Amino acid sequence: MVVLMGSCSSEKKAEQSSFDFSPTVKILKETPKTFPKQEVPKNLAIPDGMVYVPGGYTQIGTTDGMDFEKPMFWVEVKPFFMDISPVTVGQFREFIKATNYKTYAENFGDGGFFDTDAKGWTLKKGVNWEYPQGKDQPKAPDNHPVTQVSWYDAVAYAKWAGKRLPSEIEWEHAARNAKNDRNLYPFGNEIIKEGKPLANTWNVVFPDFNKNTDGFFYTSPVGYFGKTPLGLTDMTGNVWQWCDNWKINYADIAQGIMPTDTTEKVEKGGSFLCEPGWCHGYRVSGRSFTSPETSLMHVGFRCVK
Ligand SMILES: [Ca+2]
Repeated sequence: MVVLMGSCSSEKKAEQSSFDFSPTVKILKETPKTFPKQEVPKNLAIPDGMVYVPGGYTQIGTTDGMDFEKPMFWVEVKPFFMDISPVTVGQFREFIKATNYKTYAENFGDGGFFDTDAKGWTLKKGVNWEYPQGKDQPKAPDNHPVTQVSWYDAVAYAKWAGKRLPSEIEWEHAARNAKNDRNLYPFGNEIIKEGKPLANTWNVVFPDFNKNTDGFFYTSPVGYFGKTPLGLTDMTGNVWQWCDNWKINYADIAQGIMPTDTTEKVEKGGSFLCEPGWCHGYRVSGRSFTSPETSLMHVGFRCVK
């Protein structure tokens, strides 16, 4: 639960909301006065495959992105653990084997497929987490991020794994290296270093053509493009990642108004379909919104605890 901070005046009662945002997040109405150094606890037991994300203050959003990335607002975040990488096809298979779970795409019989010839989205029959582009295309490799999973599927996996989905605020706090880095990406402001791409994105003009200079037309193996300073992979491009929370209007949040929209969930991270001239969605402040029952070929997830 989040408590919205008031003006800190004893006469003025703090505004509160029961909107279930995230257990580690507090939204602030004012700029923090001090920024205490975050120490990593000694002898901390970090779960396998996860990274310790220190707590701290982060300013969510940006001044120069999409309208829905503005205005910026401050949050205080408590420490948490985050999966190093998005959940892979191989990991998702273990979940399916253990639970016999049927995904939304399997129950619907189709999922969202981006047709590069028609340059648009279509519902394609037979797509699922194993065959994200359909049964007429190759199976997804086990070391790629799982896609064609709805938000509900992601939550079911997280529960099975004893974890949960991050809120978009936790995700962005981690992408800003838990110290409010203001770069475009967790690793700096350049997406290409010494001629080498640092992420799997769409290369050049979406949706007209893809020069494929990063080597991957669709998903890439998790971790292929290296780690952020905090030790996370695939925080930039490859697949959008489901977050726990519903779409929120930052202008409302900045004014202490809690959101009531319950039609779309937020995704962070951008994907292999993003390029700067279209959405530049793989910036740290980038966001996307999708109804929770939807499965898409460029959306996966990672967990926190
Ligand atoms: Ca690519």
